[in-house]
Amino acid sequence: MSIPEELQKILRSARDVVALTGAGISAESGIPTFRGNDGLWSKLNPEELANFDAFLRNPELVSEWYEHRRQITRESKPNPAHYALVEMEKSFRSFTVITQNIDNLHKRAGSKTVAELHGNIERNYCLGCGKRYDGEEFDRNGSFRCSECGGLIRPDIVWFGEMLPEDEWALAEEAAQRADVMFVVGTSSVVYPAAELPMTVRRNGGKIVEVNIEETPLSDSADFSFKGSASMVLSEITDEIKELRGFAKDTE
Ligand code: BV8
Ligand code: ZN
Repeated sequence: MSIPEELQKILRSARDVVALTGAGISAESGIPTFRGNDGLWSKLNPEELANFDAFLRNPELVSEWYEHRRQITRESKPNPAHYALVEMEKSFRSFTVITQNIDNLHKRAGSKTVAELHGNIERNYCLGCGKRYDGEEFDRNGSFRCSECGGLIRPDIVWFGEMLPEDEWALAEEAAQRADVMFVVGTSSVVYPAAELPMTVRRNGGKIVEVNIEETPLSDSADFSFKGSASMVLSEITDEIKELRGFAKDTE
């Protein structure tokens, strides 16, 4: 696979770059996507699980599902696609990863600037008193109730119908507004407002490069589209970018 001449020119002069990622970038880490035929939701109906009312109706079921997913993410590791984005960071003046994923893999791979639009499965808090239950020390001793006040503990993630965290959204919007290039990697581009961000890039004169194993609603409007797995495509693009731009970080 090689980068088309027109995209090479853009990447040679680009200064501010963003990557918008979805579940597809973590598929090769063994984390099921949502809408693929092996997707998480092919077996389970999202209405029953990924929303606040479902949680209040059946906190144990929803909490067990997230505990199950937390275990999957802890057993998984970042894959070459995550590491390619860490490498790519070194070639540009600024590089922001905007992720819809809650699996913590971009941070574990070492990406420096990550906007987690939908939260992070390693973070939890008590609905009653706000006490945090984050990371490995979230020892539930079998219950999902707060040790301080007995309130329900929920994952610190964004369910359907919930607002995105303001600071994360602001970071993402600001990065999209000044991006020369946005790589859109492994997302079906159907969930809003995240799916709006490529339009923000285009409106401000930036270019869209889609990396996916299949067509998506974004494909027609992307400036460049690479059909293939995120780890293979991003590793090759990162290597070519290093050649195009030399190894020195663009600091001017
Ligand atoms: C909000 C966290 C409003 C929980 C998630 C009608 C029209 C437009 C919008 C709406 C509408 N009705 C409702 C809405 C709003 C709704 C929405 O967008 N719904 C959609 C489904 C229509 N959005 C919301 O509710 C958002 N909040 O709008 O608030 C508001 C306004 C004012 C006041 C109050 C409220 C909140 C959205 C966040 C929901 N939370 N997740 C959890 O994880 O359990 S969404 C969930 O989907 C995940 O976060 C996931 O990241 C996200 C998107 O999915 P993808 O990441 O794209 O994954 P998917 O499986 O779909 O696709 C994988 C892709 O990878 C595929 O394309 C595949 O081909 C590709 N792939 C696979 N393998 C590879 C690969 N690519 C490369 N390499 C590979 N190896
Ligand atoms: Zn509490």
